[in-house]
This record gives sequence, structure tokens and C-alpha cells, in this order.
Amino acid sequence: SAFEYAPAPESRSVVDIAPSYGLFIDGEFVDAAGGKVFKTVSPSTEEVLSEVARAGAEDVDRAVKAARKAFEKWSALPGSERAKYLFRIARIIQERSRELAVLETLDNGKPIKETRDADLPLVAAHFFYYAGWADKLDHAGYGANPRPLGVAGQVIPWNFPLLMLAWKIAPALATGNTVVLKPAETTPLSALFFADICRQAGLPKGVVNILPGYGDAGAALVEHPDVDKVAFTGSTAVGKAIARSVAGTDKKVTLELGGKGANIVFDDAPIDQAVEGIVNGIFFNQGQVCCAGSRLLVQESIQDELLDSLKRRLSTLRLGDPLDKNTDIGAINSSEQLARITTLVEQGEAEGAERWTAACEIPSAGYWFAPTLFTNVTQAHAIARDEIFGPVLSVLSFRTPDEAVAKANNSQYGLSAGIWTEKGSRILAVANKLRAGVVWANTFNKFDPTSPFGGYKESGFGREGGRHGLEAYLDV
Ligand code: TXE
Repeated sequence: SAFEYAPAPESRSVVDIAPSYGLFIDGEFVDAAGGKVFKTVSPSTEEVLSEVARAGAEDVDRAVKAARKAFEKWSALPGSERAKYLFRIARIIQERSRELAVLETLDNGKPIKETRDADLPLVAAHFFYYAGWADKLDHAGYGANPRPLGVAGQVIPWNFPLLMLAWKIAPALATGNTVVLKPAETTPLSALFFADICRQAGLPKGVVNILPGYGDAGAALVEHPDVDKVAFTGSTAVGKAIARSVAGTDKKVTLELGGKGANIVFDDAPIDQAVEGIVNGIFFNQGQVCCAGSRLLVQESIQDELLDSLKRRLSTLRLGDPLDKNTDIGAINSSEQLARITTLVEQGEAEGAERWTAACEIPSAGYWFAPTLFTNVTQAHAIARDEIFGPVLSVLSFRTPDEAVAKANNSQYGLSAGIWTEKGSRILAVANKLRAGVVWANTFNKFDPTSPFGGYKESGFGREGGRHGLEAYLDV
């Protein structure tokens, strides 16, 4: 019929992917010193996209030396000059955002709708925002002479490859630091594309260095004696290892780690709006989001009604080709991540929670997980405590606002939370009691470069974004 679903795929030919890429050191693409390479695959098809040089300790040393050398001149530039480069980078990102969105979708597996409408606009916005700070640091109440720290060693994850790069690189460059960044092993391509953008923008050599590689390269970077500042986003386990390794050095460190966000729905919430917020909270980027609303806390009196609407809504989500503009649920980033999700979901079933899974056709190739929710969940269940980092929602209920707060705070993590209610006074009362770095009210997963972001407890420390994000890169 005329109303039949017709896929509308974005063309993958808009982006040129080279068969191989080098490391980006001192303004040049070069082979790894040991000659090692690795393959990056598209998680939705398992097709090899490219072969990428794999950095080792020797390459880390080369890149840190290049960044150290570049630091002298870069940090001495007037802020207004650094701003020009950052504005130029921001504009090139906008001009090339279609290419970048397709590339990111291919390498990561997330829907093009998200890369096009969320990731890329935010990436450009971060560069514009921090470009605007570069010439104002001397007048922002920091005293006469805020100083950059030096060489920043930055390690990022695979869930928002380009956006995490922007969070790390834009404030570092605006404040006069130079950068060695290691993207995640499953998503190196957009960072390498960004390296090319730095060249296109005429950024001086060595100011940004990109080292694709694995955890060993990340560890070598963090431990390098000539790195002054470490910025990490990733798992809590690796974050703790990094905290241990920099303890006893004079390095500054910020860590942005896992989460188990509570999305709290009160009985006076507009149900349809709350359902959209719940879906956004846990199914955006297949739930591979540190601030995901992975625990739904719903007031008991509306639980049945809310769950009925939620299941109806989940049944309309489209899972499949992430380049299709109508796709809501893309691929899981890697077979390892799929295995982690599967293990935790099996544990949830074994512990007696009740599983409901949206009916959808799973493609034969690639890594997929259908939208899933668990009811009959207690706070003791692993699925209520551990970060699943997948499209899996654990539903718990509460009777009073105090009980909602107690349950929301009953977590080793403290990154995000959401509140759904018509009562403004309740929003303030509840939000102030939540131990979470960000609390959204009647919305979820809203990001803005002007707002600081970061965690309480095992979600890490330090803030990225906004003015606070600058302080992590300055000595005052
Ligand atoms: O993370 P890793 P993984 C959570 C999420 C996920 C789990 C495991 O729960 O299921 O972590 O994911 C680099 N020294 N998050 O294994 O290993 C690594 O190469 C220095 C939440 O992918 O932490 C990659 O670049 N670096 C998180 C980056 O660290 C090391 C996002 C992240 O990988 C290293 C990702 C080492 N010893 C996962 N070992 C969030 N906060 O959003 C690895 N790396």
C-alpha cells in the first residue's frame, strides 16, 4: 500500500573511506613504529571499513614529543589567534557534517538520525562555544594570568566518538594546551577524519595528535611522564586504574565514567511526554550512553498505565540499517559489548526479574539487541545496580517522593537523573536531594556546551563543558 514503510537510506558514498589510515603525529599521517595495524568493522554489517595503524608506546612517545614542542608556540599565541583556528575547525565540521555523520554511523552503528541531528550539531557547537572563550580567559575573573597545563593525554570511548573528541579537544585548545588523543579501538575513523580537518584548518603541526589503538596505547599515554593532564571517558574499572597510575605524579586528571541513571515518573506527569522521555533516556544510541536513564522509577499508582503505553511505544520503534533515516534503533557497537549486554540480561532473568522484549526482526549480520524492559526488579538485582550499556530498562516503583529519592540515590554511580512531574516545587525539592551530576526535569539527554557535565561517586570527577570545563585545563 501507499503507506507501506519505505526505507530511505543515506548514501554511504558521500564519504570517502581510505582502505588504510596512519597515526596522526606532528601534522602527518604515519605508520606505527612497530608496523602494527588493526581492522575497524561496521557493526551493522560486520564489513571491514578500513585498516588502521595501531599505536604502541613508541608512538605515544613520538606524539607527546610533538605536542610538547608545539606547546611552546601554541600557548604563546594570543587567545584571539587560537580562537580563529577553533572557529575555522567548527565551520569545517559544519560544512562536512554530512560526511562525518555517515562515517560515524558506519563505524559506530548508531542511527543516522542521531549522528545527523544530535552528534554533529553538538560537535560543531562545542568548537564554537570554546572558540568564544579563547580570547576572554584573561577577563573572566581568573586573575591576570591563567596558564595552560601543557600536554593533555586524552582517552575516549566508542559511544560518541566525535562528540567525546570535541568535549576533550575544544577546551584544551582554547586554553592553550596541546593534545594527544586516543580514540577507542572500535571507532577510530571519525577522529582520523578530524585530523584531516585540523590540516584543512591550517592548525600548526603537533597541536593535535591522534593515536588510534587499544588499551595498551591508552595506558602508555596516561603514564607518559611528559603528559601534564589526563582526561578519560570510559569504564569505571579503567578509570580507577588510571586514577591509581597518576596518583603520586603531578598530573591533573578528570574522569568521566559509568552511570545508572534514575528516571523518576510521578503520578501527575503527562504520560505521553514521560513515555517519550523514557524511550529517549534508554534507547537513544541503543542505551550505550553513560548518562542513560537505565532505571525507571515509577509511582505505584500509575505503573500499569505507564507500562502499557511504554510497551505500545516500544513496539513502534524501528530496528535496522542505521543509514536508513527512519531507523530508531541501530547496531550495538561491538560483539564484545553485545556479549556484555547479553550476560547481564541473562543474569536478570536468572535472578527472577520479568523480561519483556519488543518484537522486531533482527538482521542476520551485525550486532543487535532488541529493546528490552524488566519488571519485578528489586534493588538487589544486578540489572538494577550494574551499568548494562545497552537498550535494557529496569523498572522499579515507589510510593512517596522520599522513597523515590532514596531509591534513585541507592547506586554506586551518580551521573544523571530525570524527574517527570507537573509540580515545579517538587522538581526543585527532589532535584536538590539527588546525588547526580545532571538532573533533567520533564526532558532527558539534553546536552548543551554551556553546561558542565560530570559525575558524583563512581561516575568520576571533574566537569566537562561550560566554564567549569575550562578550569580542568588551566592553572590559575
Ligand atoms: O571500556 P574501556 P569498554 C562502560 C560500559 C561498557 C564498559 C566496557 O559499561 O559496557 O564500560 O566498555 C581505553 N588505560 N563504558 O571495554 O575499556 C580503550 O582503548 C588507558 C562507559 O569499551 O574503558 C578506549 O579508548 N586506556 C563509558 C577507552 O579506554 C584504556 C563509555 C574506553 O574503553 C585502558 C565506554 C587502560 N588500561 C564504556 N584500557 C562512558 N562513561 O560513557 C582501555 N582503555
